[in-house]
Amino acid sequence: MPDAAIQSLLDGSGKALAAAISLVEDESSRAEALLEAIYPHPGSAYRIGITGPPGAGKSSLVDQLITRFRQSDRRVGVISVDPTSPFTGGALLGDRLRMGRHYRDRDVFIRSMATRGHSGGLASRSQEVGDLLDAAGFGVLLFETIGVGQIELDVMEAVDTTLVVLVPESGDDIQLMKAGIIEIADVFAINKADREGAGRLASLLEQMLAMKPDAGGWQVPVEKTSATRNEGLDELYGRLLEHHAHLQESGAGRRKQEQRYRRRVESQVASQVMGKFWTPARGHLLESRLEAVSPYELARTILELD
Ligand SMILES: Nc1nc2c(ncn2[C@@H]2O[C@H](COP(=O)(O)OP(=O)(O)O)[C@@H](O)[C@H]2O)c(=O)[nH]1
Ligand SMILES: [Mg+2]
Repeated sequence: MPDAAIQSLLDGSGKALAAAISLVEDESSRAEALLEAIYPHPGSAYRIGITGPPGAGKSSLVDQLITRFRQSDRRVGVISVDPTSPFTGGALLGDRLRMGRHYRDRDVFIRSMATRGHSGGLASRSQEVGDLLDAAGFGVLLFETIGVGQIELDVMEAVDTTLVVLVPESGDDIQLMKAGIIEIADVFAINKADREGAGRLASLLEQMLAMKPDAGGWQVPVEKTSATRNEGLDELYGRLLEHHAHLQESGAGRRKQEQRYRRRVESQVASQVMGKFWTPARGHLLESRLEAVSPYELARTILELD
């Protein structure tokens, strides 16, 4: 990207931003230079991850949260990471409906990303898209992702606050709890609280949270919401702001940032080293000896090849 284009990205041009995101999504070789050029300019946006089962109402909550952040004059970027979606670039049809009223707002940027290839790549690309939005002056970034194991965890490592969205029926689904949801959540929303059972699930979660070891002085709140009826949303919004303040005051936010930085350096190093290591000769050896010898022996042979 030429300097002029980078400058218009930093000045907040939507066109420049869309072009920059496409470079990153396509894993273009020019993307790295671009990301490097904008690196000294992040405004340290507040990054919130919203995760939970499909249909829990994440997009509907995001829509409500955007409204509140806009009321306090924050510019909002939304990155929806859906590994099951075949679509990419632009928004999913459903989300267009759910967040429709914000599409014409210049100070709201909504983007969907789908998987292409492996999950780790998706997580790091969504972080990089976050960096672009940050550089373009979006002070709040909402990452929506469905709760499906590794991808979700990768994306959640890239945020300041993790909001886990459940529905009243999730109580039966003990699997969810086992999947480490108690560990990753900073805030819980029990959405669709207009339906039966929200109170029961809230008590269950609160019991489980009471057994959780102290997480640096933050008491994980459980809020009952109804996104469609616009109930409990001011409370939920308030909890997010409180968690943000807690991160800043306790120094935990700074530590998260350092950890994120370290992991990104590690992943850069790993991808460079691997890129250099897999010469055509080594690749050929792998393919030609597949299953002829034990994987351990083949690995040794490949490592010893020079
Ligand atoms: N009854 C009820 N329905 C809701 C609520 N929030 C969202 N929905 C509906 O649930 C469906 C899925 O919502 P969506 O936001 O797309 O869920 P996502 O897959 O988690 O992003 C939509 O039909 C919404 O209108 C709520 O609080 N109560
Ligand atoms: Mg959604």
